[in-house]
Amino acid sequence: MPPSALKIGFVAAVALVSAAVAARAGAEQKRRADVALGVVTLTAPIEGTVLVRAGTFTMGSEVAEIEHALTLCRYEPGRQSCERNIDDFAAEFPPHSVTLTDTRIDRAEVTAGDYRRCVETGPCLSLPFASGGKRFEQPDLPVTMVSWGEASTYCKWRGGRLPTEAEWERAARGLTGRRFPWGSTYDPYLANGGRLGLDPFEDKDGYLELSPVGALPFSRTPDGIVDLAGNAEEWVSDWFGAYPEGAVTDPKGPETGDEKVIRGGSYAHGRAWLRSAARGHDLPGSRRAWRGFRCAYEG
Ligand SMILES: [Ca+2]
Ligand SMILES: [Ca+2]
Repeated sequence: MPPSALKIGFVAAVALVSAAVAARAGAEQKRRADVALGVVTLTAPIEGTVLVRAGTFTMGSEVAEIEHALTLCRYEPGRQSCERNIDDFAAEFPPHSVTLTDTRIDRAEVTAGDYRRCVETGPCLSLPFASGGKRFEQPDLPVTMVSWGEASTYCKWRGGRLPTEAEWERAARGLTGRRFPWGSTYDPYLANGGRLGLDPFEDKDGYLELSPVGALPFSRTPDGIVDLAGNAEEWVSDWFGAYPEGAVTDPKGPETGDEKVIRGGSYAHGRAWLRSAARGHDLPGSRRAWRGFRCAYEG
């Protein structure tokens, strides 16, 4: 390696370590502030599932919330393209009442190590990491480069299924309509997000790309589900389509469609896409180095 490349590599490594230290310092500062307020934080284990209790919540967004999403988008370096994304934000309308029965959902994203065990047992196909995600083939990272069908096969092998879009949103928003899994305000130190711009990577959270699942514990919901916002964005079971106008129970989305819904944003997505109501969509056969999934199970 020429000396100049070595120097650049060293400077980049120092920058990454500095960012990781800053993220940890931010987390420690928050913990101390919580302690000063008399709040004791118990850290849940990241394996296993979490019961998402039956209940009724409002899925989707009012116009004011969609305008807020645009405002968040305009904080980004690529703000000039925010108006082009308005159709995706508008797909959160109309807000509608959804009643769900008990469901269990994975606390964390499925890891590459979890997926590997399914390949070794038989039902799952090997993933083409070499075609763009080789550096992500590590057991503690979320599995990526996975199609919707392969994600579904994995969840069946585990005795579950992909969560519905409504179950995913209920897990992230709770019954009180949180804007982000942790609350109402965006904080770049809490979840592994990115930014909107020519360079979509953001290291304030300590990670330019994927982080090990659960590495950012303050990204969690009050009931301990981690990385719903950011890290790998997540396939859900529904076809993408317009929301219903009225109240529904255990909705499963349109009967058919062209694209499947994706939720939560990733390490390469800006803050507006990390919102719990934000909707993404892509062809079911597509594979991305920033997309994974988690599974759900009957309650
Ligand atoms: Ca990041
Ligand atoms: Ca995620």
